Amino acid sequence: EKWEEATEIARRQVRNGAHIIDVCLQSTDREEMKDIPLFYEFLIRKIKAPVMIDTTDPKAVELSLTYCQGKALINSINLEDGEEKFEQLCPIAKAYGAALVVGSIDEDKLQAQAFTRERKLSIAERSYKLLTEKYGIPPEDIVFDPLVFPCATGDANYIGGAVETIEGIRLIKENIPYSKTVLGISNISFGLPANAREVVNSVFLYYCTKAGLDLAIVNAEKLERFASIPADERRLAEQLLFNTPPPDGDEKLRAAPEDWREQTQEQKAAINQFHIAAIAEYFRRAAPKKKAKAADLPLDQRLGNYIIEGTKDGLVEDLERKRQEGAAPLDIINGPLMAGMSEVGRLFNNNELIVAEVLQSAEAMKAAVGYLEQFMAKADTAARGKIVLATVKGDVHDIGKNLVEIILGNNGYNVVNLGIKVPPETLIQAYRDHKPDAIGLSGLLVKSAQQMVITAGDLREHGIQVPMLVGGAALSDKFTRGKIAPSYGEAVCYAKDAMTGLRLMNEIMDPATREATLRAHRHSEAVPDAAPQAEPVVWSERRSAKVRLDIPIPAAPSLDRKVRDIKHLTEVWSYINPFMLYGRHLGYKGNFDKALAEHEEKAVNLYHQMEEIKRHAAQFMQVKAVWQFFEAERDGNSVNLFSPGGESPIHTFRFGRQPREEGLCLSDYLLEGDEGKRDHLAMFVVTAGAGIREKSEELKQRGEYLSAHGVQALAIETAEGAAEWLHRRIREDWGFPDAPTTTMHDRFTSKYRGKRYSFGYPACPNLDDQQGMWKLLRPEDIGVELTEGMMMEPEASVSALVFHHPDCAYFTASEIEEPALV
Ligand code: B12
Repeated sequence: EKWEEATEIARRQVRNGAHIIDVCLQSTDREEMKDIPLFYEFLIRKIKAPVMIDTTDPKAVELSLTYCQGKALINSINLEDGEEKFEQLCPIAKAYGAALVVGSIDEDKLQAQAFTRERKLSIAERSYKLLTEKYGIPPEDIVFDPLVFPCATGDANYIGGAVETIEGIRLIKENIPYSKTVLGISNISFGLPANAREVVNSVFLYYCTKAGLDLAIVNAEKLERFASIPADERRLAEQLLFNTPPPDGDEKLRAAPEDWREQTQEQKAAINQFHIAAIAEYFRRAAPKKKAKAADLPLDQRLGNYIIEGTKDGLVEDLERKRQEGAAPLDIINGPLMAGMSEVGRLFNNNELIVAEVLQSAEAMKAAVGYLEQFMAKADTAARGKIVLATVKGDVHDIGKNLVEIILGNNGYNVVNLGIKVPPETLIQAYRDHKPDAIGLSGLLVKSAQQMVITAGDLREHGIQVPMLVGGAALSDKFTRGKIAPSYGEAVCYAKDAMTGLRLMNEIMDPATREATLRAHRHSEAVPDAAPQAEPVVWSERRSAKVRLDIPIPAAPSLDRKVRDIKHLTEVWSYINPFMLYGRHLGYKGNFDKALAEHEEKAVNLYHQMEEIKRHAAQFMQVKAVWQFFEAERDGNSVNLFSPGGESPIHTFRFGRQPREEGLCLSDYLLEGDEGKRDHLAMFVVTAGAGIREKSEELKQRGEYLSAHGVQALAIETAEGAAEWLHRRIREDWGFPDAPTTTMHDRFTSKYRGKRYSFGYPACPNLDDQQGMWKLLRPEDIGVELTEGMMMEPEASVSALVFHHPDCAYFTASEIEEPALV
């Protein structure tokens, strides 16, 4: 009674692309009704895919249905005993909204299971009429199974069965609208050697799908990809399936008609025998050859391949083989393993590998080095160089810096990671302790880029001269060259991503390229800021006419501060923008949702990896939120906030205005109050970051790099998802819920009433305003603190102001510090 293991099989099938899981618990020596609760309890917790209930007992069908969430399928009914099955199962299917699989079998004692395409269609049409007209089953809930006989058993009665099934599917799809078709594929190849079956099944599936088959019952773990089947194997399978006259058979066979139905009995049988023998013979010979493929590669190439493919299967055995050949551990690392890592870098730069795959390669590298370390003397070091890495003072940005650590660390560099919020003094001390070849600085915000200038100056004052690498979202090559490099007086290289960081490190450590690289990044003179604009900036406090005023003020709900733990993680996750999670953080290129819907391999793999990370994260990730509505009044470019009915403001935010005619300012979005009735705005802070840094660090230490990065990426996008979720809730509370037709994509492109604005973004760039928010909302109560750099700790946190005005738009306001009044 290994229920857990059984559900594991289901989960693996789903991971390999299965969309429905067929469950059969019927067994002659067990009580099905007792087993159903035991098994389904496990199953429904493990998989979300719909279930196909495979049993002949109507009571068992009903009991199973009580466990199924969403739509289930009942497999199956047919007309073998007249309408008996229909009478028993249709009411149950209707009551639970389940779909019904209808086999093409009827009462005809001689033929029973339909063989010809015409009979398959006629049984389907009869069943359809009964189901829709007599039993009230909707056409969309009917799935026809045309059934298929094996084509390679040598039984003369079954020759042509493949063609009839393919054509049967085509006829059903053409003649019966709205319904679906399903077919158990593997029966077709019954009797053939196992490796031949995989190919024949795959080719048969291809033709069925082209004829319109909607659902296939296959072993998702074993299915050979049609596109990867070699042409000669595909031809062997096609000739068998279609019973085509063999071009290399004797003259009599070659002369037979193409269409199996026009062949004589002898021709049919002889052609079938010819193809069965040919395919069986081919795969008998091919079997050992296929297996030998990977093992035949030279050992060094195999070692490199583990890294390139990011797999550990067989890695230790091959490392041991290499050691037995007498290779020193260090030479193995610097030789074949590092060659693999270089290839990974090349493939990444060529857009052939994505971030998630590079992390898996790093995992394999870490496992290899971890194994070899035990055979290395303490003094042996594979290091190509040493770098001290830190996120600058006031900044809590961890995820980007950690990616750099993983990539450099697994490409032979010794990385000393000092963590986040690192002040210059700590860096100076670390330099003295570790004597690194380079210093790496990271930071998320514009303020952090300025902090890098200060830090670089401090390092210079202490005589530090090693090359510096810098990176982070708000940084640019121009700022690096124009501000940080002059402050440091030595080479400072901007890296747009971790792989660029690796290339730069390699160039710096290679004597052949070092000087040229350093020279190219050394700038002793600060680049002056762009020349001031010739035209004076239009500074105005005038409300923009682009914003309407003839809109009634919506009543705000309660003005209390709300502090909440948001427990339903799955719902919050449904508000995560896949473009950000899979695209920006895991590196997927292209439209992820579309690729997933089309079962594109990379997208499916990434999706399952992330689902795994979510399952793990569900145990510790916490989403918290604090929000409040405030009475608000516009005062020029300022917004005054009041306690309910209050006379004088409890806080004032000053915003910038677009420096042009009818330029916008956030204050414009507040409506003029009348008769003591004020407009409102809402404010919130959400976080999903508690404990994430520690979890990620733990995974990183274990060498589980993809998970370590995945957990952090999930947390930051969960914070963003929670902001999206809470904003929707605020709109609801405010009395203008989204239309039922609003999609997540609409939300990601802010197609709803009003907008949310975060300090630090272009409409309100002044991050110091975060302090006002902290005074009013007290986000410390959900564990979010403000650093001296105005960043929120933990990292995965978002703050925002919410306006309700339908004319709200995103825009870039001018900085308010230097108004040129005209
Ligand atoms: C995703 C995102 C978020 C996420 C996560 C942020 C994060 N930690 O990465 C969330 C939703 C949490 C977020 C929140 C905020 N964000 Co934000 N965010 C972004 C966004 C869209 C992408 C950042 C990203 O890709 N991160 C993923 C990491 C992996 O990438 P990375 O840091 O760039 O690191 C890579 C490289 O830069 C490089 N690298 C980094 N460091 C180093 C160091 C070395 C030595 C080397 C070699 C390489 C290297 O390698 C890394 C890996 O390849 C940027 C805009 C943009 N297009 O970049 C805005 C952006 C960074 N955010 C911004 C702002 C304002 C905020 C908030 C302040 C808004 C708010 N009020 O809530 C908060 C601040 C969060 C906090 N804790 O205080 C602004 C910052 C500008 C400013 N004013 O300073 C930006 C630039 C948007 C903008 N155009 O205005 N944000």
